Amino acid sequence: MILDIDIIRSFYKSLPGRIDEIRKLLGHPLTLTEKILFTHIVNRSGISGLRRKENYADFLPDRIAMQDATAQMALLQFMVTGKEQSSVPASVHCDHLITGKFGADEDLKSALEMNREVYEFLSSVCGKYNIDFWNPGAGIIHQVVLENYAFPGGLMIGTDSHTPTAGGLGMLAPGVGGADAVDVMTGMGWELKLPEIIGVRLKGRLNGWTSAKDIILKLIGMFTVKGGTGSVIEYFGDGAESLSCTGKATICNMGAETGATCSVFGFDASMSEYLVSTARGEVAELAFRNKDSLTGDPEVYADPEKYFDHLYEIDLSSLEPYINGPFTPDRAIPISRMKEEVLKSGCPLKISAGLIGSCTNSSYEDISRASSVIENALSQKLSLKSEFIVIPGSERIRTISEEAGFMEIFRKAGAKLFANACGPCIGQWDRGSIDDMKVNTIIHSFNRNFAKRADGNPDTYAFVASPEIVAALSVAGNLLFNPLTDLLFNSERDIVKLPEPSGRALPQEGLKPTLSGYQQPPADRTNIDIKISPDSERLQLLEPFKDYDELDFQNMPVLIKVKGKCTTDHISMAGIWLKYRGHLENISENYMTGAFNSFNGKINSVLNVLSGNYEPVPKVARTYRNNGLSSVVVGEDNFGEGSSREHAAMEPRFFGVRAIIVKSFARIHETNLKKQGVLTLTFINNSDYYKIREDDWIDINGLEQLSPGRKLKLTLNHSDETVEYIEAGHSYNENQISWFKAGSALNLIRKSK
Ligand code: MIC
Ligand code: SF4
Repeated sequence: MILDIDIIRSFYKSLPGRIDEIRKLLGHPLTLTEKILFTHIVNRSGISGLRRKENYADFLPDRIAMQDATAQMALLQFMVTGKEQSSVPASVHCDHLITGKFGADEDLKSALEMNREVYEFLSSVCGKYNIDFWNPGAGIIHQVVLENYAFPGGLMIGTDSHTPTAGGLGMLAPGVGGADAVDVMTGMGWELKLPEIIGVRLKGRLNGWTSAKDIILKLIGMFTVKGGTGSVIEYFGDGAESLSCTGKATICNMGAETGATCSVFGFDASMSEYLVSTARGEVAELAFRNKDSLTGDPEVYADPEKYFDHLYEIDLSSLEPYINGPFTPDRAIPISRMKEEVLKSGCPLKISAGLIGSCTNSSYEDISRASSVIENALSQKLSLKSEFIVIPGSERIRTISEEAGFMEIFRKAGAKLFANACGPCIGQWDRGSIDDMKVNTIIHSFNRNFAKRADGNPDTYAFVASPEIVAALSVAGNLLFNPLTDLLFNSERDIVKLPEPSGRALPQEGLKPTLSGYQQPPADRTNIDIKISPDSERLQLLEPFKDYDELDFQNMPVLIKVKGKCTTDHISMAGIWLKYRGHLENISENYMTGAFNSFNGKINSVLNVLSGNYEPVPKVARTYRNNGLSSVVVGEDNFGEGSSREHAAMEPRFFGVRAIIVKSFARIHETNLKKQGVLTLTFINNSDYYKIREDDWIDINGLEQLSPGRKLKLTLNHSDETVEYIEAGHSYNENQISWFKAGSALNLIRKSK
């Protein structure tokens, strides 16, 4: 069975005609990004008036994907709209709530037990609203989407920031917050500011120890964690065509780490092979017949400076493996420079654990190359010096890797095999023996390495590398080991060198057409009952937020002025808190508990201006709210980078934080805040950040006249009775202002029902 085949057939049927129309309207050759965006725009006739990075437009995605940790809140919001079913095909994937500890079978069993209530809720909501449901164990959302739903030329949104993985199969697939998904499920368009398009030409061919992962690790170093903000990254060139489809997916997955809206590759033979291998031969054929519509026009790639807003080039032939970290994925270190760079970071050189897999790097190619490293090590009488954990991205990958003997090699070397789920990538890692606070170093092939991310320990230094490099370094047990040049002593005290890894993009016999864990919505959905117990700790029905009142923006204390990096992991931590993703009140108890207070340099300790004491952030937030006070949060650059989780935006709203003023926002988080009715402001002068004092009372005036492009004045009432005025900008358009005035975007949908 090919999922969505009817939609895909009709999509391709009308594609060439639509692209000709767009080319005529714009009057120039088209990038692939333009082709995909404009074939999905609501108002096609208006496209010639749209300016990149300036104008918003509405789009109609072909599909929506949600994972369990974000789907709970998205679906709770959807339920409030009173619609009968999702207007657009959608799926939910149970992958985030499985803790890795003993190994796949046992861990899955205890997850089923622990999360029964949430899984039952999700499965019944999916049944009721006609949404595909993927059971725990089926795999990680982005791998399952790649294997079953993604198709070249399509547009998809997903409530997870790594949704762009589908760009490896030629799909434009931005990550969004749950409220955006709710809009689309209710039949509205999906709003996006027209992105810039960054062209990346790949030339040459990968060789030796280098893999697709290294392309993106290098690129994140070049772009930094905010360099891609507001842009789509479009790859092209002979180097792009030489990569496997899953290699391309790894690159698109981690494009999220540059802040990019998404990334995409044009259709080519590697995508065809992947489609055939995943039993979607008909899609491959249809795409092949439409191949000109599924890549940028030849004139664009012949003269890219003219059509892309920015252009970069990477030569794959001379690229070396990269290791990025610690604590941020954009600290990119070519392996030849590790020795000097790492010594500066002061982290332990001994690697306590190496982990491979996740939604980023668990393709057949990844697993086969990593297992070749381990196999070569074993045959040279070397052994693993670090704990080694393998996390397959899907049941399909797990089965084929088992059949190909890769898993046996890992087991023989003493590795642990975890369930097909996010696990340690999102803090669902029970390390047991490791003392909580112990300073240690880990290396993994995931995409993020923010502090505390994998195991909740702030003293775990995490580095990101390709699966083959992770495998080699886990054999050496040492961060300074460079398998390209260094030798190792084996158990017989002989000096040996690890040979280069080898592997295949896809198994000869294909990836097996299994839909294990898939649950189609029933034909008769009328009698499905959705139960939420009022005493539940995990699920809570949502109460609408109250609508706009000018008085709420007067006399606001500063809840926290955050210093430095503030990712969504700092705002609303994952790990143990994932269990409250369906319960706004309970999860709000983690609000900002990972962020640094700029006034005392401490985590989770802020001044309560009412009591004069330093207290945990959620406690102070609750006190302000209970005393009828709104409050303000202040931050620095790229505020809210990282994940799409809208809890990071709902929690402040729940606590009465009415405005967040920062130097700059990350895209998804800014939209999430706007949707929940929190006022998102940016300093006109970044140095005004320093004017805000710990015990200030802030007023924001003139909100009645809030309009696009119009600055706002803030009054800072200092405790020494002096007053300062600062200016703030915003990026609201008319439509978004109406969300703000309604109290939240959802309130507006409810009202228009
Ligand atoms: C992540 O990688 O941080 C997550 C967990 O997948 C998030 C979504 C979430 O917080 O649920 C993401 O990347 O969007
Ligand atoms: Fe899951 Fe990690 Fe991928 Fe997020 S990045 S979807 S947590 S595997």
